[in-house]
Amino acid sequence: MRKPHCTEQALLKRRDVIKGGAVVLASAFFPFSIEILNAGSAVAAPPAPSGTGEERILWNSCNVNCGSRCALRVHVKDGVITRVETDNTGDDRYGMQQLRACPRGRSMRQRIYAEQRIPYPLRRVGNRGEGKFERISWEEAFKEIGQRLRGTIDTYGNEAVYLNYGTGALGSTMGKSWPPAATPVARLMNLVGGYLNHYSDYSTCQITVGMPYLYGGSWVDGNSLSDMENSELAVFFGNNPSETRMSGCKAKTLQHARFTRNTRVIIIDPRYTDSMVSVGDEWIPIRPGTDAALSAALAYVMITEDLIDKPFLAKYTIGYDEESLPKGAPAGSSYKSYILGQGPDKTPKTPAWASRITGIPPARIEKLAREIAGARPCFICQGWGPQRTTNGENISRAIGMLAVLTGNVGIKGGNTGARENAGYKLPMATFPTLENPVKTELSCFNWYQAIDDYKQMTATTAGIRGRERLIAPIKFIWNYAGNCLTNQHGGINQMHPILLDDKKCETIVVIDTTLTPSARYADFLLPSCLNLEEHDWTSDGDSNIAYVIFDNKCIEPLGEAKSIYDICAGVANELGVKEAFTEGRTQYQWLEKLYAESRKAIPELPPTLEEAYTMGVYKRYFPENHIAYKAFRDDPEANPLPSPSGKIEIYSPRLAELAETWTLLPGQAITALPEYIPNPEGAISPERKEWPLQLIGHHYKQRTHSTYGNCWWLQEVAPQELWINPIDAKARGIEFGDRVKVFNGRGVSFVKAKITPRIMPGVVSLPEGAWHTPNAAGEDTNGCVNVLTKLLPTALAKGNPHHTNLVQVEKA
Ligand SMILES: Nc1nc2c(c(=O)[nH]1)N[C@H]1C(S)=C(S)[C@@H](COP(=O)(O)OP(=O)(O)OC[C@H]3O[C@@H](n4cnc5c(=O)[nH]c(N)nc54)[C@H](O)[C@@H]3O)O[C@H]1N2
Ligand SMILES: Nc1nc2c(c(=O)[nH]1)N[C@H]1C(S)=C(S)[C@@H](COP(=O)(O)OP(=O)(O)OC[C@H]3O[C@@H](n4cnc5c(=O)[nH]c(N)nc54)[C@H](O)[C@@H]3O)O[C@H]1N2
Ligand code: SF4
Ligand SMILES: [Mo]
Repeated sequence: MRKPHCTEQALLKRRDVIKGGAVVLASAFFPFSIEILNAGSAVAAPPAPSGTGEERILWNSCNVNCGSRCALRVHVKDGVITRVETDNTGDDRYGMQQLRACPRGRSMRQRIYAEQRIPYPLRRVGNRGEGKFERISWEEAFKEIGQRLRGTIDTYGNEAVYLNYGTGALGSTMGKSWPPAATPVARLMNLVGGYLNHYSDYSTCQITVGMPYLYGGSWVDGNSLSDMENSELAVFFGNNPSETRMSGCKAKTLQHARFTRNTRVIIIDPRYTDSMVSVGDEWIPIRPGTDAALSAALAYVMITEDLIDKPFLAKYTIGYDEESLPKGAPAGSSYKSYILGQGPDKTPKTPAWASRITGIPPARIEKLAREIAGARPCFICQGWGPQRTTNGENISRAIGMLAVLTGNVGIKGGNTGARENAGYKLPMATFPTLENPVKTELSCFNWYQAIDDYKQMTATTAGIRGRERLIAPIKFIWNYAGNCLTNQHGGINQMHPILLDDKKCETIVVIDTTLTPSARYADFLLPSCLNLEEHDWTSDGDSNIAYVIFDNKCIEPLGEAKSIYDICAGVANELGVKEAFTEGRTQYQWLEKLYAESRKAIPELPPTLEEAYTMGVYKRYFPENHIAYKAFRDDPEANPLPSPSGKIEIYSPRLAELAETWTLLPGQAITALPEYIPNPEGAISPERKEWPLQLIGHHYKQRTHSTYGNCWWLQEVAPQELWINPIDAKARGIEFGDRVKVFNGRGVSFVKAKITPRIMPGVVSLPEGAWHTPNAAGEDTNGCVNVLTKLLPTALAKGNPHHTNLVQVEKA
């Protein structure tokens, strides 16, 4: 049956439903049932149209965390948004292209006027997680949250206060939700002694922490995507820009990069992706978690057939062969020894060896090695799918090795094996958030352990930084614009008891626009503005373009929503630091100050902020393609890499030391070389007898993670479905569109099956981000992949192994 549209009409109807005393909100739209005592009459509904005003068109943006950032042109009449268009200005030539929104941004109106908008501040009344709240005033909310915060700090110290990951307002300037240190919440906390910080992000934990052991520094750069115009061949390992970089701006870059020289594109992915459809020449399906085995076999062919770039290896790297091993490394520990089977494992990494692991025929591996080595130059890159897996740290380095072996680093048309460079940015000023007096950090993913048994968490057991060990449990969580308390985190059923217990983490403050699955665990649930309801700006860029979009306040905030700035100022008042927090400025006055600073760096911006808001978008063309590590390539003596040796460290002495000193769990490994490590719950693990299918959860065009998941238009064009190959479906008697049960030892999810040869046999994918919607038995009914993923972090990065899972599927 067709669901009604989540439009302003639906919302207006809800006003009637929850008028008066206690109301229960429970419908297909809600992830859990919510009871609001003393609901009153003011809910998040738009004003009734008076029908007299003129229509105005105001610029704003879609600034969620999808890797793009697009302009919106918002039609407003009588204080109500009537239509959302996108950038249709200028001549759309490459380099100054239109910042066109994808279908999600164009569905913004359904998100603004969704019936799940949080109407007013709410305080939990029942047990945590029960879904019972009562309406409170903002004054009460500020007062109680301030008191609780003070209490937590007095009893446990500032390191008991955690700012959780949340990227729903990633693109904002004043409303920024991540990284934690850039948010208004950080400014508030830094005025009262600081907070426990996190490092890395759910996107890139393993590549962020792992790959710099190869190149040095804190992040491995890539050439700009546009530089593919100089490549003969491009090889994408699990990189799917047509779906993960969906803006018109980035799509235009991809087309430009691919078709300027007609560069051949090979895509290695368990799925025939949308990128394969739009720019791919050949698809090589691979079993999840096995790219390091493929890379090793490619290296085997290149070495044995003498296809490697020996002068490059000699000049720019250490650890390739026994002669170039750093001092102290044991004999037989060079990369060449590992590949040829002359190292401790005595296993030559032949194409036949890799074929059994990856599922790719030996002949295709041999041919691919010759193609990569023979292409002049070759753009080798990886998305972040391959590394979001157990032992993904080694996978990121193993793919990087292909660029190193073939000398494609630091040159036009080449790349490092990392993802393409994120693009140029304009030097817009940012909101000052002050310095965090607390230096302790943990990985973005293992915070749940700091609630449960922080005493076990040390530098060598849990990757704690800034201290030898945690000195306090997490007792207070700020969760702003994020759904990572549960939906996006993983191991939802295992997280549930940890979050339910309010003796463990005593206070959870959820600040969001929407009643999400994470909102269920809130003690205080505060409505914040959507970015169309406040003044702000967002800036971004791509290969040859950078831009800023000035976000107008298009409508008044729905219900009692406030900006995060005003919310933090309210709590600051309670803690006696309001003056220090605001410096006497409103949000708009801060923007004026930051705008004046930005104009010093970008004098062509209009004289006043007001004029900038009318102009809407400012773009700049950058003719140069970015080439990562060009200076190092040109002169390695004068421009060494930021690694200890100044060179590419194929054998990493630092990792060799960590391998000796860190405490790891079964199935986790740290190795000095980028070795292939078989994953528990992986392609060749014995558990496949019981759980025969590998499960991944790709990033999907219906949503940006969970955001937009409540928009009916998008549910219609890109429904939530389990991708399953016809061979696996037939073996289970599953027909197209059947409702299926996907399950393992951690959870159950029901969803419709999409039977398609676009996914290889033995692998299924449940697009990540669907809203966890449990039934009475606690089984998810909405295709939420994170009831099936696990909490066990990866070895080195302590990150999220979201794509390493085994499941069974049957007809429901
Ligand atoms: N299984 C699996 N899980 C994954 C992943 C995976 O690949 N597989 N990917 C991971 C990755 S890479 C990431 S980055 C995380 C993302 O996880 P999150 O950062 O939690 O992303 P969202 O689910 O989009 O949640 C963003 C929240 O911000 C709110 N929001 C949106 N716009 C606004 C706004 O304008 N103002 C305010 N105040 N709030 C707003 C939304 O309502 C939503 O609740 O998920 C991770 N989870
Ligand atoms: N439409 C949309 N776009 C998004 C997002 C979104 O939610 N929706 N999220 C944004 C965010 S925050 C991020 S971090 C990025 C994420 O960007 P990515 O992490 O690159 O996205 P994924 O879909 O997880 O993985 C990319 C591809 O890797 C494949 N893959 C999975 N496992 C393996 C493997 O072991 N080996 C190989 N070779 N391939 C594998 C998947 O099938 C997928 O096609 O996307 C961003 N863009
Ligand atoms: S979700 Fe779509 S419209 Fe929004 S920023 Fe990303 S690509 Fe642009
Ligand atoms: Mo991400």
